[in-house]
Amino acid sequence: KYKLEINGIPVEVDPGTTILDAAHQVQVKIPTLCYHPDLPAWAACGICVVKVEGSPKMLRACATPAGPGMKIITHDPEIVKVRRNVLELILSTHPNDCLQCPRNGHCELQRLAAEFGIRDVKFEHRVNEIKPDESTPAIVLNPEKCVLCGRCANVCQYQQNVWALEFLGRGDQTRIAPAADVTLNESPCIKCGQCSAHCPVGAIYEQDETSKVWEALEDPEIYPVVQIAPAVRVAIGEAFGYEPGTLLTRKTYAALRRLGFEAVFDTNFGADLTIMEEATEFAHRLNDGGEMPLITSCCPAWTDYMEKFAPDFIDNFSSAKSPHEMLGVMAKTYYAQKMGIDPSKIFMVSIMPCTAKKYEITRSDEMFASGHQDIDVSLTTRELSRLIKASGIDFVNLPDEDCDSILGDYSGAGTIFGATGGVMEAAVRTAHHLITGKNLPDVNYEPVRGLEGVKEATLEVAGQEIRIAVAHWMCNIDTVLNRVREARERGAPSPYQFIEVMACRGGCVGGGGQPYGATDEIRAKRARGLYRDDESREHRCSHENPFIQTLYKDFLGEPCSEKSHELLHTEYRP
Ligand code: HC1
Ligand code: SF4
Ligand code: SF4
Repeated sequence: KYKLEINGIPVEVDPGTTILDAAHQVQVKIPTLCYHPDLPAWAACGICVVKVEGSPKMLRACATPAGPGMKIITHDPEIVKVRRNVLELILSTHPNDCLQCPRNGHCELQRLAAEFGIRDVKFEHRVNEIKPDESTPAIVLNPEKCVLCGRCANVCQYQQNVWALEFLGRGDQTRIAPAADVTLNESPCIKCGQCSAHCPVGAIYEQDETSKVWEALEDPEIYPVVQIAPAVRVAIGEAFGYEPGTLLTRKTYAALRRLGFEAVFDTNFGADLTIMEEATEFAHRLNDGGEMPLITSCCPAWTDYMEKFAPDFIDNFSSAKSPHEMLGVMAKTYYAQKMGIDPSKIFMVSIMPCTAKKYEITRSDEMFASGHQDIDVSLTTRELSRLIKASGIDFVNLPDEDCDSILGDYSGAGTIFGATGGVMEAAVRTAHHLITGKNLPDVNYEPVRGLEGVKEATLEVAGQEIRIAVAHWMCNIDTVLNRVREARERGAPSPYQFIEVMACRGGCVGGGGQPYGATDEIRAKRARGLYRDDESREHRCSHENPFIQTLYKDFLGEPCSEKSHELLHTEYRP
């Protein structure tokens, strides 16, 4: 350990700790703007400068390791003056339309300006006028607001391995843009929204579709229904002052009813349905020697990535649609029939932790399997929190309510979909039952849990070894795919039979549409909330969900039946 002093306070740190982290240890907050705990320090903005005794220059706390014996000063009038200067320079090129900005109230630049008490800027106000890029259904890029912190490009290039964003131009003409200056939609962007979740200001944000939902809720001719994704229930509370990971399923149902939805469903039910189809597909492939490995396909950013960058795996994809799509089509067929409602009047909104879901809902003809667009609008967790606030709903004091059971009651397996490893664990629970006729002795399948980028496990089912891999956060995917490719080249059997992939760090709990400020600590708390939900459910396995059993008995027949194929499956294309 190194011993040093920060503002006269002694502190001991591990070698390699930055001055910024050392200061946190003794409750000293050094302001930052370009720095994000998920990303390597880029030292672009210079707001975090500090003085170190004996050093002629001020040093950047985010990128400077704390050394033994250092005497560091983080705040004095001179340091504050330098930081103010940096801020004023940024503000001099930043539009002043905070009131109309999607990040109003959640902007890191706005917060810094308030903390530093900036009242006027000594530099001339000059904004580079650049039109926003609204070419994708998922995110909007507004380079005019960009503070050149580099977070989005780093996330996109190194964390997501996509390389859709980069800096173009030089000097004061530098701007963030899709690589090669095409539109985002023409770029390799997979719509994961991680850039929007990491941007400190309003330069990248989700396509806001709340007004479409307001209109539907106001229209007496429309029958609005809604569903919430697994990962929403453990994150929505962050917008209302709750600890990350607080399970707020039933308050969210209540809020949605008060917004005016006629029926409140739960994507977790759809997740149970996806598992019925996907586990059956897996058992068929295992028994009949089908294409291995089977790869999960419920993450639309991942399927977009695969179609663009790994088309050699298309035949490995599960054809089972993602849970919210399955629920959408069931609402406009099964539920509509049962309730005697004209499906053309049903307006289905899905509340997702995700921006890519906005793209998924029209990605192919199969997303119109009911004869109508199965999901009309997909909102992010962030959009839902704004909708609730704008409606004057006192979320914290809402009573708990239940959802509409027929497409709502879920098993524990359905809820863990929202965390990396959860889809695999849910699938294993049901696949084991399908193959052996018995549940696993312990349904908690720990080897696939946790935030490690690639998790591997082996499971014995009826004397057969099933080799599993779980990868999340796109930069980890190639490791797994390359192992399969190598085996293919050697003509050897696949090193895995079943692979789960989620594009976002931590899985959907860390989705690009979740409340701002996620770190691994917060992602882990959200995941723990889902595992607690799982443990508290009466049924832990999808095949035990009585409403799923009724749906098959009354409407679908068997998993992977002709009707299931028509309504619940899709295709992927290079
Ligand atoms: Fe997800 Fe899914 S888990 S994709 O990660 O399969 O977004 O939460 O809703 O559809 O269920 C996201 C989360 C979500 C789907 C499910
Ligand atoms: Fe890159 Fe994802 Fe942002 Fe697209 S949405 S630009 S892939 S980080
Ligand atoms: Fe969306 Fe989840 Fe995939 Fe992220 S991991 S892109 S939140 S589906």
